[in-house]
Amino acid sequence: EGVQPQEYTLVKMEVVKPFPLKLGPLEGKRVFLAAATLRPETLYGQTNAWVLPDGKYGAYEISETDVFILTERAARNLAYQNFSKIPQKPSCLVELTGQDLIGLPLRSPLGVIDIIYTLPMLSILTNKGTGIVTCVPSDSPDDYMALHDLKAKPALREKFGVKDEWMPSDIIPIINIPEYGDRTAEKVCLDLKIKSQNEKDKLAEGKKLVYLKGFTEGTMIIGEFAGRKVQEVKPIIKAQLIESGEAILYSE
Ligand code: A2H
Repeated sequence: EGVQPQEYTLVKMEVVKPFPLKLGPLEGKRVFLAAATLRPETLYGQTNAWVLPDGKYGAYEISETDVFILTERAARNLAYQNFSKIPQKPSCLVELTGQDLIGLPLRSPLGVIDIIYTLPMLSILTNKGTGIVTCVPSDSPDDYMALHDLKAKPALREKFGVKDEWMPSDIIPIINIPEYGDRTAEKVCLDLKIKSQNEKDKLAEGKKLVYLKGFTEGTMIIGEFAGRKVQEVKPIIKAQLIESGEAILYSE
């Protein structure tokens, strides 16, 4: 955690009913996996959601009707930011592990895929954001490589019980960047010769690169704002998601 507070968009990805047994106590509530992102404009290209298999999560009451699944740390921060049914205090209905969440079907805002599935990512930090991350393989090198690993390694899929039908059939191109094209993450991973999600230093370099390029030089090629610069429409998309109740702002 840095010195400056970081503001994230928390995207509400609704768990599709019927709930699995573990979520039984949440029957009758609206339950969301809440993902922290710095790039809400990439939701168009979301193919999955990521959780840390060994990570500890909980289902927290945010309001009378809504429950967010995230880390305890994030729930505490949210409670201080007035997002808790009990003022200033997290209220946990069910304790969960990341493994419990793998395979959950979700509906996420803006995405072109109707129902997406939760998958395991091993590089998720539990001391950042909510411990839940959107998977956008077109524009995030981390997401691209983590999917690549799951696709290339049947043993990895088996270890976490990942079914083939939860994996995306394709990358969804959403942003064009001059000299990078519209599958920027794939190009950056090729250019930097990144072989797996474990290459932390190279991925950090790639992540910085696409974050900067995407923001300063990217143009949307999908959705309501196709043809317009990322820089220009990012705040509009963010504001719309918050206005519609599909996301909230969160700082840490
Ligand atoms: B970003 P920063 Cl398309 N552990 O969202 C690991 N990574 C996490 C995380 C956690 N606990 N919480 C959030 N993140 C990811 C989209 C995206 C992101 C794209 C491109 C770049 C990018 C789709 N995943 O991040 O360390 C989330 O991934 C580049 C900066 O706070 C979040 O935004 O700077 C980003 O890392 C937050 O990174």
